Amino acid sequence: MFRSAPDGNVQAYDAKTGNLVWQFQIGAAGGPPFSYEVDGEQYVAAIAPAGVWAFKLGGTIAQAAAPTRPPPEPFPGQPTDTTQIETASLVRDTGFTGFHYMTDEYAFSPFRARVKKGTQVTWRNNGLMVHTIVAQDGSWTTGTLNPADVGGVAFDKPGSYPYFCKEHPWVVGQVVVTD
Ligand SMILES: [Cu+2]
Repeated sequence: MFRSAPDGNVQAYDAKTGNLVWQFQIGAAGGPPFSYEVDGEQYVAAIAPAGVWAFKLGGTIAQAAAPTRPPPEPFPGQPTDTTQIETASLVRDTGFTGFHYMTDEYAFSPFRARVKKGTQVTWRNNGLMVHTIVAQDGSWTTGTLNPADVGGVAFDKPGSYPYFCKEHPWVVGQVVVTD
C-alpha cells in the first residue's frame, strides 16, 4: 500500500501487517501514488509540486531535502500594550437591521497583552460566567473569578506566558513580558 505522507515522504506499507517497509523523501507532500509498467518494468510514481517522481526496484536517484515548515504560531497578530485583560470581548456584526453588538465570553480581550517586566497584569471578569485564568504550564493562576471579579498576576521575568481558562480550556491568551 503506497501513500504520500504530509511530511514529504512517499511511503510503502505492508498491506497485511500495516508496517512501514519503505519511504523516500521527495521534498514536498506529493499527490496519491500511482503505478504503471514500461517494457516489463513496474514503476510507482507520485506528482509533487516541482515534478513527478517515479520509482522502480534498484533505482538510484537521491532523496530530496525534507521540507522545512515554519514553527506553528499559536498567538498570531500584534500584542496590545496593556496591563488589563477582560474575559469577554465585545463583538460587532452587520445585518439587515444595522449593527448588532454581542458579548463573546469565549475570547480574551486582548488576546495578546504586552507588558514590561515587574508589572502586575489584571484579568477582569466582565462576563456572566465563572472564569479561572491558569498558566498553560500550571505555574500561576488568578484564582476563580466570579462575574465582576478582578484577579492579578505579577510577571518579573521577560518571556511568553500562554494561559487558558480552566472552565473553558479552548479559550487561550498570551502575556508577553518585555525587558
Ligand atoms: Cu472561561
